[in-house]
Amino acid sequence: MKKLLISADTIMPISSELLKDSALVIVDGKIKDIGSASRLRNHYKNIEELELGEGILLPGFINAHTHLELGWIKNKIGGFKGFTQWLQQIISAKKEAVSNQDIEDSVSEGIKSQIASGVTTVGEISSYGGLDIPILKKSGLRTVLFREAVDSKETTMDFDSFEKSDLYEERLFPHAPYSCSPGLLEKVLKSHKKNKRPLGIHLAESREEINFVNRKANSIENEIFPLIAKESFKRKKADTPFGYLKSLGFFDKNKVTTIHMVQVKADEVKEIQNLDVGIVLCPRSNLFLQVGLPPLKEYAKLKRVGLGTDGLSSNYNLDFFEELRVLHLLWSDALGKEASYESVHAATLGGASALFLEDKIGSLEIGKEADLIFLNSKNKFQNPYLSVVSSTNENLELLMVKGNILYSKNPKLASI
Ligand code: MCF
Ligand code: FE
Repeated sequence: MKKLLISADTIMPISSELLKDSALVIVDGKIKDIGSASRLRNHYKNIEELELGEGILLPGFINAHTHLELGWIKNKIGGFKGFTQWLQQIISAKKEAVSNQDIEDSVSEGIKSQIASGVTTVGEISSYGGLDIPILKKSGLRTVLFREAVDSKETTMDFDSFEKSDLYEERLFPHAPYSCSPGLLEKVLKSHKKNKRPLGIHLAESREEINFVNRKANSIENEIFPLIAKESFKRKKADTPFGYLKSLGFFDKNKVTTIHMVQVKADEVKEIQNLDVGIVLCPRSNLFLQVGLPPLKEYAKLKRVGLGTDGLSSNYNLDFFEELRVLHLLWSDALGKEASYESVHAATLGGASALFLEDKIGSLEIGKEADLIFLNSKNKFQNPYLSVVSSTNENLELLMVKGNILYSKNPKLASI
């Protein structure tokens, strides 16, 4: 049995108040105990101790939505005006030959940037037949692998086998309401009911998506469909993208992680809460793609709200600290001093909840997995949550997934 006591001057469990001069005990990759350092030292004798000293020990960040496999696309994107032009460029780039090596290198580079910015779990969208899977499995990161479904893949896609192990699990990810016809969505729902795997989907991202579900003239149907020789499909008419999926029974006792949720009306938020829908905010991607911003003030009240960088297809970089900082700035106006806690919550327990993994990860509590990071005190504010949101790669000293050290500034720790 592998046992370790880790002490730090500040522990930030997220699910409860800050702890001073405390420690936690890890046994076989799980948190066995947490509390006063002297009590734990007394109780657990002859156990190896890692004394981290001044700084903050907190749960590892959860990048709940990314496309690591699309790193290579970054230099294929030119100037664009609005979402549809961007989508055209992405589709054209994906049509061109890209080597498996380029995709694999993107995933490897992406993993490095995740670990360097404090991420212990990634929600990866996978659209290249699983080229990213072996690299992610080898990385030691915890991974939720969303297999992307679009109409053109309907006949070849496997809706029924889902791999799951300690650090890795697969789910289905119908890409979006405009790329998945109701027939495909129905197959996905059937699989969900049978296999009990939560789902993910890009939802309510652009104004064009609203026109699409309104069945009004829209550039997705007029400009994107011809580009991929796609026939338009019959669909229900709805006011909003969320209303559209709801009318298809998408949220009937299902676990669904929705990505973006920008084009959502304030009065839909209560219903989203009642239906227990997960939301992943990708603020920098939204700004990059010029789609506006979600109703952030309303979302602050919800439990299942996480944070994602999206891919290099719609962001400058995959640095999670930067994403967190932007969320904090955007929330500051509406939430004032609560913004720092809410942002760190979204980066950790909120992300775990948005992915329906809150029983396992996202906070430092007895019984949860030992996925954690330590930030040094070189960036100290009086409010420790503000220290976290304003930290950078430079402040990260240690990163651990299931008790295994994936990154450490101190070479001595590599032997633990
Ligand atoms: O989240 C962003 C914006 N919304 C939609 N799609 C993507 C995003 N980043 C990458 N994508 C990919 C998507 O996974 O773009 C392709 C898909 O493979 C569009 S073609 C259906
Ligand atoms: Fe995305």
